[in-house]
Amino acid sequence: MAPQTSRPEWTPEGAGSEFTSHVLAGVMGGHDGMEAGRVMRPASARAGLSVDEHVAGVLAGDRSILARTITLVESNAPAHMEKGQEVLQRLLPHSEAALRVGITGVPGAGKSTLIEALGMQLIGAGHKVAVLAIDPTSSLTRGSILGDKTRMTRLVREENAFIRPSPTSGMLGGVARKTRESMLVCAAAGFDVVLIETVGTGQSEISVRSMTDFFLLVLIPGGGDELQGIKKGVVELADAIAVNKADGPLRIKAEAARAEYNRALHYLTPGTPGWTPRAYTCSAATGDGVAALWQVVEKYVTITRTNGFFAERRLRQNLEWLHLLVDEQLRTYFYAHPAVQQLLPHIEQAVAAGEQPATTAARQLLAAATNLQE
Ligand SMILES: Nc1nc2c(ncn2[C@@H]2O[C@H](COP(=O)(O)OP(=O)(O)O)[C@@H](O)[C@H]2O)c(=O)[nH]1
Ligand SMILES: [Mg+2]
Repeated sequence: MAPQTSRPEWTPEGAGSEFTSHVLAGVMGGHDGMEAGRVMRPASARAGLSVDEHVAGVLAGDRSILARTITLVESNAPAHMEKGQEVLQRLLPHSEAALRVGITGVPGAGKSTLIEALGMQLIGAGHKVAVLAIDPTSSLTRGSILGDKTRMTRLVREENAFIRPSPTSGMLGGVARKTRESMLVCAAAGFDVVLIETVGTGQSEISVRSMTDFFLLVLIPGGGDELQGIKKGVVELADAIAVNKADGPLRIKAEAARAEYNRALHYLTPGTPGWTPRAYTCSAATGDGVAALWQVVEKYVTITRTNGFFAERRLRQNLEWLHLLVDEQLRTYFYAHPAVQQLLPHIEQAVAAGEQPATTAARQLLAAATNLQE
């Protein structure tokens, strides 16, 4: 092909070839047999991994594929959901072995610091530790995610640790479902201990309790005779209480708090048959009492595995999970139904104006969604 030439329109009259551009054939025709106009993208920008690649990568313990699989499973995009569920279903048979531990407590109690200390000890003992978080407020308080990561400076660098902040979406139900699924993906990747940190908001503790084998409540000394901002219901969920910050001047107060919590626990009905929850002191900062705390977890596992409750709880948790998923999908189906979408604004208006009672309004909407005759 002959080179094409062009001259700008402002070329002075009578000027020579110095104003002429030559477009060479090679550039016009592409190269290496490439079709003209076709855009090449790097591999990383392509459509994504196949289901097989996700499954094989996670099972092989590939960290980058693990992270991408969690992102897939967390995604709300309809295109990802089906694929995510398929991957998850294939990973589920491989996710039984991991021990699931929930850690809750008021902000500032030292949960993240404790996870760092505990995580480093566990890794030292040959475990692989995944750390997840449920914080339904995390999209509002981004600081807490940063806070957690900065508390885990050693753990983040460990090959045998995997830390994933809370999925950032508003509804607790959605965040909890995603965390449960991420937990199972981590377990399938060979992490044999999964630690789930959650803030003490009440509802999120119940979610974490319903997906973990052991539930630890972290408190701090100096709360007076009240259980500091922690509802009695949450204490009832705990398999152990750790009174953290038992160091320096707080040490004596921590011992007093431990005795007090032990008295309080005495009056509560234990949530786990064959197991009496107790309070312990520890210092996440110095590491004192952290190994002893893990021994409590191990003892608990031995006892509940022997009396059958460990397996029974997991079965029950699977049933709860089923019901949660059905509830969630019913809700999605309901609000996406064209008849509901059409009716809802009118009915809301009527109820708000006091023209229609909420009871008949709800029945009318449900009838519309299910095509039932009222
Ligand atoms: N003295 C002392 N301070 C601690 C201890 N554990 C955590 N802290 C401090 O308490 C603050 C909150 O800790 P963090 O782990 O972020 O709490 P979280 O909100 O429960 O995760 C930080 O300033 C920590 O350094 C401890 O055992 N002793
Ligand atoms: Mg934290």
